[in-house]
Amino acid sequence: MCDVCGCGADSHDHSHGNVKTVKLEESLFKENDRLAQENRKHFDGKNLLAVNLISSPGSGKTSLLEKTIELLKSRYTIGVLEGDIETERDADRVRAKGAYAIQLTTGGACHLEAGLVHKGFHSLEHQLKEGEDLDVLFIENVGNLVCPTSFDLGEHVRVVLVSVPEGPDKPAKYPKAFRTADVFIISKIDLLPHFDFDLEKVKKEALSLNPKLKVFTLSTVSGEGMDEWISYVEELIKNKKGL
Ligand SMILES: Nc1nc2c(ncn2[C@@H]2O[C@H](COP(=O)(O)OP(=O)(O)O)[C@@H](O)[C@H]2O)c(=O)[nH]1
Ligand SMILES: [Mg+2]
Repeated sequence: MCDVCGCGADSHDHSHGNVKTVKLEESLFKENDRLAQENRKHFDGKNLLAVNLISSPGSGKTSLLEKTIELLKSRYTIGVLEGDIETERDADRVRAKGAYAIQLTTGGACHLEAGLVHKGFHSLEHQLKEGEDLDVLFIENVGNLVCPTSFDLGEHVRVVLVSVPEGPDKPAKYPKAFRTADVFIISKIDLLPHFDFDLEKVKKEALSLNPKLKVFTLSTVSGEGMDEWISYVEELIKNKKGL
């Protein structure tokens, strides 16, 4: 599959004939992957679980983080890196729920890169109180199902979300997002009665792209499915801490 746009071709020229551009893209990916490995080592050294959330804008990433923080904050110290093109709004939302947060504004870039995550993580650590350590780091990527899929950030778990109102065709249209993820969350299931969205068919389609996907269906509004998600995250945190 093409690493640049995930189009399914083995590889092809994104530069309209300019070989230099292709080479530059390759070296940018290599450098990102190197930094991502460093991030992962760094997180492992701290027994810290890192989770990268990818979806279209409005699928409910920040809402899910808000609820997750509410449900886990009494037991764990939570950090969030919020990726957006502009504004501090999502960082403010998760801070209000009790997480440490840094907003990473990309100033136009449609994805986060490992180098920016490295810097953001160190800024986040500066917010911690004396003797405090993070147990889990959530990274909310810039909202779209295309660019973020090509950039490893050093996460342990990659989550892709699709909300019911977005429609059932997203796995088929954005296969790379599902092939590179570990977890698939179908969000806003409280809205199922109002949309033509066949839950089982969408799950099946995603699993046909990636049979290893762990699938959750949930709503942050009704709370349905939240227990399963929280238990899963808690289990991962405990595993990372060797508990
Ligand atoms: N009905 C419903 N709306 C939701 C749910 N989760 C989020 N929303 C709404 O969807 C909109 C976008 O949510 P947000 O978390 O900001 O999405 P993000 O852009 O992916 O971070 C907001 O108006 C939320 O209130 C849900 O489970 N059910
Ligand atoms: Mg958001």
